[in-house]
Amino acid sequence: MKNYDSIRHVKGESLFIDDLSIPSSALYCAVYASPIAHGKILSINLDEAKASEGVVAVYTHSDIPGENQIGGIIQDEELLASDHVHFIGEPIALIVAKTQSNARLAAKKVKVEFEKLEVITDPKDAFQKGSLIVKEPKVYISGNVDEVWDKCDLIIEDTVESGGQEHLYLETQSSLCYPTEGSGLKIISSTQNPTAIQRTAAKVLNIPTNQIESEVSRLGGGFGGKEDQATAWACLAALAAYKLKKPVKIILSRQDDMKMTGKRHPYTSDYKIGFSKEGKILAYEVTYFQNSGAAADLSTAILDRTMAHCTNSYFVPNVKATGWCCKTNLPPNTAFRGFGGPQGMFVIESAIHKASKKLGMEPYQIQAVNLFAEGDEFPYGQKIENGKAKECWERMFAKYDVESVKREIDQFNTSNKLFKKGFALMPICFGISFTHTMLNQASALVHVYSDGSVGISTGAIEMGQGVNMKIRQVAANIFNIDGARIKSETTNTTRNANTSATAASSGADLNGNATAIACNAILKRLINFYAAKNNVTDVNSVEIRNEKLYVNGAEQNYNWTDLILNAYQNRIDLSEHSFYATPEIYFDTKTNKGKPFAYHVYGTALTVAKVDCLRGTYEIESVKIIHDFGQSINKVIDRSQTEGALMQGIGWVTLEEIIYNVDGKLLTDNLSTYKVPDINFTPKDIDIEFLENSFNKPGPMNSKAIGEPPFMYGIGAYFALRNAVESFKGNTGIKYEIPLSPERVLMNLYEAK
Ligand code: MTE
Ligand code: LUZ
Ligand code: MOS
Repeated sequence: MKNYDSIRHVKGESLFIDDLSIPSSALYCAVYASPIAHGKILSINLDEAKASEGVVAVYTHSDIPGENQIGGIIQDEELLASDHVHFIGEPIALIVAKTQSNARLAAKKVKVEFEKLEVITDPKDAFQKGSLIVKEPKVYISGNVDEVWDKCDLIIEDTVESGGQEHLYLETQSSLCYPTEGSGLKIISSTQNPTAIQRTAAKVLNIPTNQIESEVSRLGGGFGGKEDQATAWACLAALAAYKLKKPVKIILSRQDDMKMTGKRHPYTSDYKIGFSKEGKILAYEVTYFQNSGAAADLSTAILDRTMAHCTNSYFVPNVKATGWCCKTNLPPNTAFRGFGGPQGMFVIESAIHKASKKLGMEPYQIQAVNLFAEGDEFPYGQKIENGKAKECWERMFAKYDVESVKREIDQFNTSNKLFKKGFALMPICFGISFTHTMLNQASALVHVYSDGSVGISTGAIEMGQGVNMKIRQVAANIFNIDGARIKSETTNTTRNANTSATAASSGADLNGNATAIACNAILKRLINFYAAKNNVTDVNSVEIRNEKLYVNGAEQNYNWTDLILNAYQNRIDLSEHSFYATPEIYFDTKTNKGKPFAYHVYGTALTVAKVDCLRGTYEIESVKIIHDFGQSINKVIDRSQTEGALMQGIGWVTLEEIIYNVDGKLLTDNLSTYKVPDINFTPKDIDIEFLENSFNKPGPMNSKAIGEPPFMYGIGAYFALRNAVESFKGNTGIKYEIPLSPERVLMNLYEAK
């Protein structure tokens, strides 16, 4: 069965927003954004901008017919700033012009006077000044840490830093909005959440939700950056289209996209951890200071996942995790693959690494004795069921003989002065489901047409992760027909309403399960129809195999297209709308206990890094992975998702450094200053093994979600690299800080020498 998306991508036939043909009456937008990170707006002068060539209209907050509010979880973000600005890049005025360059030129002519206010960029600084998104902390408690510190053989405390990350989706934020009959609008946008756009645009324009049709065909990547943050741009295009009754297009330039949109949340985290002399973790206390940026966006949900993943793959009997969403004058930080999980996991891995020196053990020996076992409880109360942490770990050791990898590396390091190697193991455990239980719902609308072809509409957004292909496979598997007959339709709120974002790695799970329900319902009607018509008393004896009808195992001279045409002629409904809500999950947000996840994804990575100690340059030589895919629906997609996520994770911990100056100005606002991993940086040896005999009932066809979990294998590259650096300079206490960039590697190699 062919993956049309990948074929069209390589042929250049896939249509992204900037590829859509538009009427000549279309207008183009540009935004005048705040040049200062915090201030009061004293005056706005639009005269020059309005007089600029090709300008049709310039709008500010006072032109918004409805609510000037786009906050998703907390209502704290204006579409166009009214009296204060809170970050550089915050939209203040919208310029609409005949061409894109007319609009961008005019945007430079807007004049705004500000009174500057204090700028905060650091989360701890924000915390100390009481600048918080939510005044109360989140606190997850299990056991009682205070009762066990006395019983620990080793206690260590430290502070860990992790930096932000730019999504760098290939397609920048973009939207194209058409006025429709009456006061309606059709918004086409590059979003992971078309329903959020529909709802928010309705609120901003003060029209009913049903007046807005929100549509997506595919994204040139999202990675979380379009879960919440596509909304502003779509609403701006909608505002202009609504006011002017003309099609309106907005596309951010790469640099504007980097400057104006939020990124992965940087964290500063303080921890205290206690061990027995055997390396068992007895107590873990951690406080996360999340750099949320200037508005809530998804920060509170992201913090929830940090807390939920605070012990990674390890059972810790006594945990106290506290989290603060700290408000700073940076663009609101947002969802990014892993959604706070990586930030939480890096802290405990750092604690284990630091403790290993004091305990005289290897980090992997500490990791091994603490891995989750069946029945263990997560800090949020869920029990390990069908856990695979130890299985993946043990399979790794069986396959690769980690002890001899260590011996070889030790030998290499003794016989080489200027090159050093290091390795690390990185187990992962990632919960699947939106932590906010309500969001775990999806619908599908399946039509079988009279020629036997099938169209499937769901809320899933295709962003390169192959969700459409997987959904087609689910349908083809149920109908037992050639996948070439099945088409994934665009995602459109008039076909699937009240959809959740395609996020939390659950797109294929939720929409695949909904699709299965619809296909099963249609199949049942078809089989009943056939049985009744042919006087077959036992409907269970009728089945379709490879498009052929079988009764009691005997092939009939009758196939799928005969069946469909016949059913249609006999007035059988060939369409179905279905609904799926993940069963059994719940979460009490007062106690922070429950069963928030349908299941968990597990795996282990073994990473080897090599440092050139003269130059500070380095190479991630190899990454071996044992991963629990459940029963993979599509091994090509799952393998490439694993590789892509791994590389994005390695980029986060080794190369990608976002730097804001003290005035809140982004210094790394283009690809000459912001470095992402490329093909030359990719390990030459990436080996991925699919864990055998894993079956996952909540997943379609027993599969497991794949989008985010492998990102966290990347963390292993940090420790492998760090170990290599340490073996050059001896253990002199390098700060635990992401990214371990080439600059930092070089400084660390020579700092103490
Ligand atoms: N893969 C590609 N090629 N492009 C993307 O934007 N997003 C990732 C992951 N893989 C992404 C991707 C993120 S952040 C998530 S949550 C999942 O895909 C979403 O898709 P799924 O739920 O269908 O796995
Ligand atoms: N988005 C969200 C997510 O709203 N809730 C989540 O739990 C989540 N997890 C991962 C990625 N996106
Ligand atoms: Mo992914 S961060 O859930 O979009």
